[in-house]
Amino acid sequence: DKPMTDAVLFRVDVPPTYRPHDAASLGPYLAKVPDVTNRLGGSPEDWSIEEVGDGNLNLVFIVRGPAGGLVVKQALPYVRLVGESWPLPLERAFFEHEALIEHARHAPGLGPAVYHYDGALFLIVMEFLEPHIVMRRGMIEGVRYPGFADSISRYLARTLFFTSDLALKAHEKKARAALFNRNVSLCNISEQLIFTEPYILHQNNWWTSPELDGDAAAIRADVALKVAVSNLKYKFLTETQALLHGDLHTGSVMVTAQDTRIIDPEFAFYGPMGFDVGAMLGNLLLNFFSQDGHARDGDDRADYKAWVLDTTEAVWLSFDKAFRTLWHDARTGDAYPAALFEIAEQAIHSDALHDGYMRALFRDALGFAGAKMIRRILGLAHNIDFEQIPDKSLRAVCERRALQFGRALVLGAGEFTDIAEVTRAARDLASGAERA
Ligand code: SR1
Ligand code: MG
Repeated sequence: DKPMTDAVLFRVDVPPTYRPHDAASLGPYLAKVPDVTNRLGGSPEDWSIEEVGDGNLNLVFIVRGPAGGLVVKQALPYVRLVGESWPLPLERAFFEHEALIEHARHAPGLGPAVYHYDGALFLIVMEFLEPHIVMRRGMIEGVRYPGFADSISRYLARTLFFTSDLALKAHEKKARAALFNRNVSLCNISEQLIFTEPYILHQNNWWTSPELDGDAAAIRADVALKVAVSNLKYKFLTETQALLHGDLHTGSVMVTAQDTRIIDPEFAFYGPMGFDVGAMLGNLLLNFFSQDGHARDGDDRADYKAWVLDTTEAVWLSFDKAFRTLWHDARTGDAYPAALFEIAEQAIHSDALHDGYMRALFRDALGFAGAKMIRRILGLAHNIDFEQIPDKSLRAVCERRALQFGRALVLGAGEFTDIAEVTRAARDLASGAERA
C-alpha cells in the first residue's frame, strides 16, 4: 500500500522552468550563478558533485572545487521518503530560504550562510559546513558537544523572541505571519504525522513489530492521551506566537565540538513557541532512551546518558535565562508594553508576568516534546537513534521506554515544576525499567 496523506489535497504546481538537477546538470548551472565560481575555484570540470540527501524530502548536493565547497538543496515536487505518490509543493524551498534569512538576522552565526536562491528551480545555494556532522549521528556514537546547549538556547530565545509580538509591532508581526502561514502543506505534514496518525490505525504508521504491537494499541485506546494531544494540536493549529523553525530535531543541527549550526527550516511557520523548544527537548530525550541500544563492551553509555540529560536541562535553563533577559531588555513589541507594567512609581514590575509566560511556555514545550517522542516510535518517520540499534528486541525495549516517557510528558506537562524534575523522571523510568 502506498502511504497517503491529506497533503495530496494540496495543489502542486510544477512550473515549466523547473527541473530537478543531477550531478551532471548542476555544474554548468552553478557556473552561471554569481560568486559561485569564485567560491569553488577553477571551472566546472574541476568540481566534484555528489548527491548526499538522506533526509525525507529533498535533493542535497555537496559541490567541491579547488578553492572550497558549497551545498545545493533543491525541493522535489513530492516527498522523497515516499515517492511521487505523495506530491508536495516546491514552495517549501521559498519558506526555507525566507526563514534562514530571517533567523540569521536574529541569531547571527547559528545557521549556514546563504549564497543564492533560485525561485524558478526552488533551489538554495548555501555554505558547506565542514567538518560538521549531523548531531544525531554524533550522539549515536556517544560524542559530546560542549557548546551545543548554549548555542541552541541562544538560537531558540532570539529567533522566537524577535519574531514575536514581544519584539514586533502588531502590523509587522501579522505581515510576517501571513507570509509564513502559506506554508500549509508542510504544516499539514506535522498536523497529521505528529498529532493524529500515531493515535489511529493509519497506513503511514509502522513500529517495531510484533514487540510494540500492544504498546501501539494501548496508545490508540488511551482517551486521556488523545484528549491531551488534541489540545496540543489545537495549539499548533491556532497559535501564532513566533516564527518557528518547525522541525527542530537533532538531525537539523550540524556540529563540531566548537560550533553549532541550525539547518533545514523548511517547516517554518508562525506557531506556538513551545513547539520548537519541545522538539529539541524531545529529541534529546529520545536519544537518551536509545543509548542502552548503543552500549558496547567497555562502554555502557552511562556517562553519556548523564551528559544527554545534563544537556537537556542546560538547553531549557539557558533558554529560560536568555529569554528573560530579552523580555527585560528588548521588549519593543505591542505585547505586554513596558509602559503599562514597568512604571516605577506604581511599583508594578513585569517579573510576575514573565514568570507566568515562561511557565506556560515550559508546559507547552513538555507537551510538544512528548508528542514528538511518540510520533518517532509509532508514526511514519522514525529516528536513526533507534533504527540503528541492531538487536531488534533491545530496540523495542528502548522504544517502549521512550514511548512511555512521551506519554507521561503529554499527560503531565503541567505538573512538572522544573526541568530537573523532568530529567529525574527520565532517569527513574530508565533505571526502574532496568530493575524490573
Ligand atoms: C513526510 S516527512 C516526515 C518528516 O520528515 C521531516 O524531517 C519532518 O520531521 C517530517 O515530519
Ligand atoms: Mg529536515
